[in-house]
Amino acid sequence: MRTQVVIVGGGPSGLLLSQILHLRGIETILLERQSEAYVLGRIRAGVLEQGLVDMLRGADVGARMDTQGLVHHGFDISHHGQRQHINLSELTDGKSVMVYGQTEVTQDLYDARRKMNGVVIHEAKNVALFDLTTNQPHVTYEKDGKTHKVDCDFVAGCDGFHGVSRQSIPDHLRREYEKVYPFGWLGVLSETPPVSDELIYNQHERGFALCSMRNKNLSRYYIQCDLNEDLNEWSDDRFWEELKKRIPEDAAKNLVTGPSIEKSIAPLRSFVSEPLTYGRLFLAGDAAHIVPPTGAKGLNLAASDIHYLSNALISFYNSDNEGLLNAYSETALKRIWKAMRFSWSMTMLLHKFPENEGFGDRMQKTELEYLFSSTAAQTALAENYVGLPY
Ligand code: FAS
Ligand code: PHB
Repeated sequence: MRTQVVIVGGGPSGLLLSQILHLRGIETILLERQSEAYVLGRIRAGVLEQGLVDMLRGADVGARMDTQGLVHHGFDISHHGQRQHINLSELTDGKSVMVYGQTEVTQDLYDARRKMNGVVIHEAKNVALFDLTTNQPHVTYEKDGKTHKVDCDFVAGCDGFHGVSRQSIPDHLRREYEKVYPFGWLGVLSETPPVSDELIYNQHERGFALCSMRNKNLSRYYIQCDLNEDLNEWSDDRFWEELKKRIPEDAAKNLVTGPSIEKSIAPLRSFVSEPLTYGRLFLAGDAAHIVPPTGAKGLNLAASDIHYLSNALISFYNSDNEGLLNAYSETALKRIWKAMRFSWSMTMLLHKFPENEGFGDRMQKTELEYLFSSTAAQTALAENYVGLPY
């Protein structure tokens, strides 16, 4: 087989790239190691920046989002019995975010690929990348007991943190930056009305909690938990009781509880691998970086990578110009590090750090009190939350 771009990974990064390139007449083959059902079964992000919303609309994938998504113009932060509304639209000349689950985005992308007869191969096992430093790389994969070979011009590594693409860059050429946080997020999805019209981020002495949603009858909640927590020790009742202790009193009174339809623990880390390119291999999304979900940046950062990479590939095929491809890593990393900073700062501000006893706790409280009192500080937070320019 031969194609122009092989895309490894069928999450939002890979699917969005394949959709955008297909619309511009560039051939791709997408290789996903899991089944479609498995990919769609993962519950992940919930907040889309305007940049991603615009990209989905531009790729003919925005229709269901525009009817079912919730436009949010702000969110609340609570700490020590105080609660502050961050008015995103007022602070950023009218910008907002779209609350629409990553699962729905991925479903819409899969539907669009099917409609365009995009080549998406599921259960493609043992993907391996070859001759990346030549102008004729190729990829092999196994399916139905056979090994298949795909010759191509470029490989897009969109295969997430545990994928094969980043590992295909020789160790001595890679520089990795990592911070692992000493806690995780225990998340619950429930078919209950959200506790509030907008998200509430809660800093509490018992630990962080987040009240989010997917729609008017599907709520998403998280509480900070120890990394070694056993999910079997967390009944729904125990989760709801702990959540009520960490959110504002009036919210706790209004909280509608119900059976969890998904419950999971996600570890938190900040991670960047540089550079994003190796010969004809280009990394995008979680294959290149991971952010703690506190700033709602993971999926949105994958989107800006795909914005830069798709533009670069289109420029190459349309005008034989390699300039944007050569600049991809440096261009994308500039925005990656800014989102890394924001996600790290929100995580440090809102979580309970055991080593913070005393001075650290006072600094966190003072930081939040300053934020609540300063339009300048809220503006800085708001412009990062809605998404810095591409
Ligand atoms: P993904 O990991 O989504 O997709 C990579 C795909 O590649 C997967 O389908 C995988 O099966 C496939 N793959 C891997 N190795 C392969 C191989 N060798 N061959 C072929 N295919 C291979 N972000 C937020 O903004 N908010 C959140 O609340 C949030 N919560 C999260 C919770 C969890 C548990 C995780 C893991 C992430 C969360 N994220 C969140 C971040 C998440 O949304 C990612 O940023 C987003 O999925 C990135 O998309 P991709 O880059 O496509 O990577
Ligand atoms: C979610 O709804 O899953 C969500 C929203 C905002 C975040 C993190 C997760 O910052």
